[in-house]
Amino acid sequence: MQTTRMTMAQALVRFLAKQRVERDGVSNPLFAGMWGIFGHGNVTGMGQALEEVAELPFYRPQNEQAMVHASIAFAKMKNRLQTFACTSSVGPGATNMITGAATATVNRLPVLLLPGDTFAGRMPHPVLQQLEYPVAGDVSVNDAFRTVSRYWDRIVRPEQLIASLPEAMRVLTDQAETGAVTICLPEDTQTEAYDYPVALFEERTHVVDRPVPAEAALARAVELIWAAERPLIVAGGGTIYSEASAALAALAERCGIPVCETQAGKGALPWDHAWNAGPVGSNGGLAANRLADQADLVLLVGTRFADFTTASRTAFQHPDVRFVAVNVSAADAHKAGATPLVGDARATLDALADRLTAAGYRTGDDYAAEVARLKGEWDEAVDALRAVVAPDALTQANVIGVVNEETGPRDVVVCAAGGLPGDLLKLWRPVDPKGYHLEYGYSCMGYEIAGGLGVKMADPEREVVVMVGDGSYLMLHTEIVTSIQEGRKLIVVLLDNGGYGCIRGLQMANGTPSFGNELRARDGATGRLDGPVVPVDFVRNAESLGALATHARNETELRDALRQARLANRTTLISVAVPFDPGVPGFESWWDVPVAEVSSQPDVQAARAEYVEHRKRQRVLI
Ligand SMILES: Cc1ncc(C[n+]2csc(CCOP(=O)(O)OP(=O)(O)O)c2C)c(N)n1
Ligand SMILES: [Mg+2]
Repeated sequence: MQTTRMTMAQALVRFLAKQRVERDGVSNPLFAGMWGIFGHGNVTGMGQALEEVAELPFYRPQNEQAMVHASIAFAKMKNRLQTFACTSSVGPGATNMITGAATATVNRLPVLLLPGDTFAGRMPHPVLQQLEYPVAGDVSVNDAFRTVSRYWDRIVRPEQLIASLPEAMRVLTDQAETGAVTICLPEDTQTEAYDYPVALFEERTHVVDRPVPAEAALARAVELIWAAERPLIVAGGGTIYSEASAALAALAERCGIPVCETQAGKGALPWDHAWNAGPVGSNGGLAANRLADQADLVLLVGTRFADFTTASRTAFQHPDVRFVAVNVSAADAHKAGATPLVGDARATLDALADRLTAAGYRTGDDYAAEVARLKGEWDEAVDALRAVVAPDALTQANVIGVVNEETGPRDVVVCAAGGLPGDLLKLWRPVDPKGYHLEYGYSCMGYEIAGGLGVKMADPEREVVVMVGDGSYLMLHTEIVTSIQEGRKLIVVLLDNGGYGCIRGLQMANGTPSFGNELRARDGATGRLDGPVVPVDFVRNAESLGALATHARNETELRDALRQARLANRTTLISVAVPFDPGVPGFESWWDVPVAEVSSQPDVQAARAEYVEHRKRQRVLI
């Protein structure tokens, strides 16, 4: 056997550079590069290898969590067919990636994490930043990655790479299993040499097929749909990853089935497609929520069917409602007692459409008329919420409307947490399947700017507009620096409402007075955080990091600022002050957030009574 002698880290870099992914005959490198922050746990191992082997582009972020966010945003934009690897030092550098790992795994987005680990040989232990775990000698902080990774390994001998890497690549490229893959690299093992087989470094292409469910499973689903008078499709993120928009539109049009959308699925159909009934669930709109309420058959496509989509299992009230779930992941396809169709979304929708049209299935004209009427009403409601009424002030809904109007059809809006995701779901009008990028699986504050950078790196031709609350911005905004470093321009629209508006709203709607969510100083008299507003100048903050920045106080200033930002060649932040109350109501829906069962406060007692009432509508779907 022909071998080549190199360190474990050198072998790893070489191997990663040779991996490719292919779908529909199109092939690309699996790894667009490696992000990393060096410390003693990786600089002389992985760092040395990256410099010498030089086969993978290297990117340096400002924060390890952020580099994972950037990687998975990139992967999401690439429909999970390409991602990054991330190297960190031992200890805090490694554990900073855990939140990113969870975000990846919850959202089923691939990323390869390579945390440095303490010495496999243990001679100098305890080393700087080592967790000493008195009851088990083989545990390090990196064991904390296990629960948030789809595959986890620790390489304590250099030859273990040969067995571990194929498994890691399989999981990363498997559309059902993908998520964070973590391979822990003890700092001594990274530097140890081994005679690796040359074959390990040959180019390898991982093919992503489009599996279709068994014929019998399709027949069962067709039979259920055939019996339905009020069917409804719920389009989730898998629809977009599978590039199933045309297949979805064809099924909807040919069979007369309205489509509603989740956060990850929004954009699968353009907002103005005749059969797009808009968003469903807790943050859904009028049309989709009314259709869901009375649907007798729900066809779930590529959705995790989480609580915001099901309105905490109150969205579907037809007494005999049945579910059919198309999903590449069997775990998702079997949720809520659904008839499972385990397969690729596009291929399965094509197969269903063929069989349903061959059988002559189409819903009645009265259903089509009802969908059109509800859609019309919903579109009017959105217009009204977006319309600017005050000449000298803007609501969050107004800002969303103006930003949407000022962006082009291929531009991408990026968001993750706060009150914005719900309002964007209702009010943003995408026309391109990649135009609406929400991380709402983990809804991780701090994803926004790092994620925006990942999106921009995935498709530099598109303008990327990051919409972010002041709270999320303060939690993690330093990838602005990386955007300048990489020459990747972002337009950041910051909604400054003086704190955690959505959580304050949730708190007060459930009977507790405003407490702990506003950005206020401690008051000497009350001893609480209800003193004066803590002044933060977000414009000067962004400028200090190298961005262009401006305030926008009204519609004219916001439009001007957005146009300037489009012309600029550098990341630009636009700060807009908005009231705490975003002014966007819920639409006949609910979200299960538990309220205190016992309290001396009458408002909490009333909220609890209301909560108990709402829970009666919650359905057991098995
Ligand atoms: C990392 C993280 N910590 C806490 C939360 C819980 N949380 C959700 S929204 C939110 C407040 C967000 O504030 P901001 O970004 O200003 O948006 P706003 O609510 O004001 O719209 C908090 C604390 C979260 N989603 N992520
Ligand atoms: Mg806020």
